[in-house]
Amino acid sequence: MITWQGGKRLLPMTAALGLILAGCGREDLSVLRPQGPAAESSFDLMKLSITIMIAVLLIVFSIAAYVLVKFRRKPGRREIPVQVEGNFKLEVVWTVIPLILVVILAVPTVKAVFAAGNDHADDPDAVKVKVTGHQYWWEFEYTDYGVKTAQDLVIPAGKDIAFELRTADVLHSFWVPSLSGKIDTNPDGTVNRFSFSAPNEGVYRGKCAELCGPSHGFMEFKVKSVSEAEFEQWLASMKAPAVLPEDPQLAETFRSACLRCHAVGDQGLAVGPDLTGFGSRESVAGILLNDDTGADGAPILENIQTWLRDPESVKPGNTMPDPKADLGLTDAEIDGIAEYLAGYTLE
Ligand code: HEC
Ligand SMILES: [Cu+2]
Repeated sequence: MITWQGGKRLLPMTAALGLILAGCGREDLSVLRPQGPAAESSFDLMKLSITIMIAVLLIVFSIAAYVLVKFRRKPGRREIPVQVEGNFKLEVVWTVIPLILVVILAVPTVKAVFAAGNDHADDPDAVKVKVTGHQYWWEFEYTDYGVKTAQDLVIPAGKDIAFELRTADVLHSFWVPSLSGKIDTNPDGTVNRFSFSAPNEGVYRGKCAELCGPSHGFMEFKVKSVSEAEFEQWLASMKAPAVLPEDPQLAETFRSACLRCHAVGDQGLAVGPDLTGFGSRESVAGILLNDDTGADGAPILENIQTWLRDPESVKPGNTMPDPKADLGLTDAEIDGIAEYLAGYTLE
């Protein structure tokens, strides 16, 4: 029995649990708020199984409670009641009912699993995206358009996106909870395919869902669902010629220190995330907010500066060299590049 003392101890625990669970409800990162057909079909299955479970629970517990009360030992009765064993009718009932319940669960589940298997790889209307997981960032390549980007997956609302997923290093898992289930990127070279769509325009958060190293928890990305016209516009501006820092000296520093790993437009290499149109991104390195413009109309540089001054402090174990310690940049050069990157926006 729970005494008042015990109850008092349970109270803060229950409160803490409530608070912790409340944190699971983030609007843009929840399977309980599906925003697309793939996530809706999983959510429907969850609702179906939970409904069945609650019904079973209520019925079984009601019967148990009824039996406990009805057949409890009455005052004054001392003899052992008649011992009954085996009842054919009851045995049939509690074998057949669970079987029916399993069938009710299995049919829609199998249907949903097969539907989820449609990867739209050969669908000419689908937008093909090659996803590569890296410790600790995501690369997105639009193979039909010759465009590459990182961290922000821009997609046209309502269209099926045909994904082809790989990893550059270890096992990762690509997961946008409000849009679909997870899919692994396998280190053995296998290519995984799947598909989802986002009918509503908006920004959805994605996560790496497979422990991949010290900065696994920071391996976030965004899915930006935009109108068809905005998508076309985005593709066009991603293909526009590279914009480099205006100051020729700073441009030279950027070229020699940064473009051997990063690409902007048609320049540089794609060892690290493509930085084309960086100012229009939702985030810096996937995890820091890419702040918008401040009250004075100038971009807020704080988070880009934080990253460039010490990438290791933001994402421990990431492979970008420290601009100051390893690449020899001065604080002024770092600030100049931060300003340039923040101002490098897309149409
Ligand atoms: C040796 C290759 C390398 C060099 C050189 C390098 N970087 Fe990086 N950079 C990376 C990698 C890898 C990441 C991804 C780190 C992560 O998120 O795990 C990255 C991430 C970034 C990001 C965040 C990207 C995003 O998608 O949000 C910015 C901004 C950036 N680098 C700027 C620079 C600048 C500016 C320089 C030159 C001073 C530079 N980098 C030099 C490899 C490099
Ligand atoms: Cu990961």
